Amino acid sequence: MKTRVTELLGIEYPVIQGGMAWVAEYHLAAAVSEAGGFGIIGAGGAGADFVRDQIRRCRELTDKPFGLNIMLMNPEADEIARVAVEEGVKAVTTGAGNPGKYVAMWKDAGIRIIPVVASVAMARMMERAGADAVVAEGMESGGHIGQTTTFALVPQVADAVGIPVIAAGGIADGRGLAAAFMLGAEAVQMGTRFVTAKEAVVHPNYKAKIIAARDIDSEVTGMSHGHPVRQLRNVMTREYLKLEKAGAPFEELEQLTLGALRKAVVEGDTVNGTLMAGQIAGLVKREESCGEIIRDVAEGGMKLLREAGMAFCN
Ligand code: TUI
Repeated sequence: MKTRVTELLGIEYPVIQGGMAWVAEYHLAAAVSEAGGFGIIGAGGAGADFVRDQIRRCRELTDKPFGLNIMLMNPEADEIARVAVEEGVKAVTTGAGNPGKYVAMWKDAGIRIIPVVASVAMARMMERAGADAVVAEGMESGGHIGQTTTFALVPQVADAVGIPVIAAGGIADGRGLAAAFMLGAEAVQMGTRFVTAKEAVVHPNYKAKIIAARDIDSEVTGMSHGHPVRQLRNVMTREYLKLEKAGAPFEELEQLTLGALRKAVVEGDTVNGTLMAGQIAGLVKREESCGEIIRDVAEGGMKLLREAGMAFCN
């Protein structure tokens, strides 16, 4: 399947793996790229040396292109931005901020620049700054989110910019891909479905929680202080939301979440850990290989799109 995004990234299928902090380590990224999608190492809150090592290890596992996600609130974001250049990743995606100050450096290095945006204004700004594509991420997503749904955001971003749009948020199967394409996207980015991938080095307790989740099992914390984060409901989110409702200061709330993502991913603490996941978790039913996931989404989606001139239109 050929779109401007598959051409831009040199990949077979228009399926991109989200650069999830802690979860998107090199085993997962390499497996996704090997399967014909686009794997991404998530720098999250890690240091620059750790990220460099992840990139090198990924390269040992695959000759195919892969990317790096830089979470811009990371205190070492400047150093990590340089690591991307020094190690020569194919593409950089960014989250939770404006990557404008790095664009010239990445362009000079021939790196594809794909900011994750949650609004039309940000998408326009990124196109003007020189981005090659944008990920339009709806609030159905897990982790740090904006305010607009994928269904509303993707067509508005697609109308506002000329560069290709990648849809994210609430997509986990071929139906999601087909719908995203109808809204104007030329690829999809998925996070939640890849958390349960066989190759994802994620504690089995976390994978089991996603597999057991229903449509209504995620909760958004941190709305009151401007850092909304979607995750599965547990003891920690209940406590957090109780304190947040009572007007607890940001610092007190922060204490609850400090190191909590690591607790979930590495230690399997599903009680006090942050189980970031999107609203589509209810659709994720089993652990599968990245190859199975990518073929299901891409081939399932293409079949639907081919058959789209069907029933309703007669
Ligand atoms: O970045 C994400 N998702 C994330 S980052 C993350 S790490 C984290 N851990 C704990 C607490 C907080 C973060 C977990 N999930 N998605 C991409 C994304 N970017 N969503 C929304 C945005 C965004 C928001 C505001 C992008 C730009 C923006 O504008 C900032 C500006 O400077 O105008």
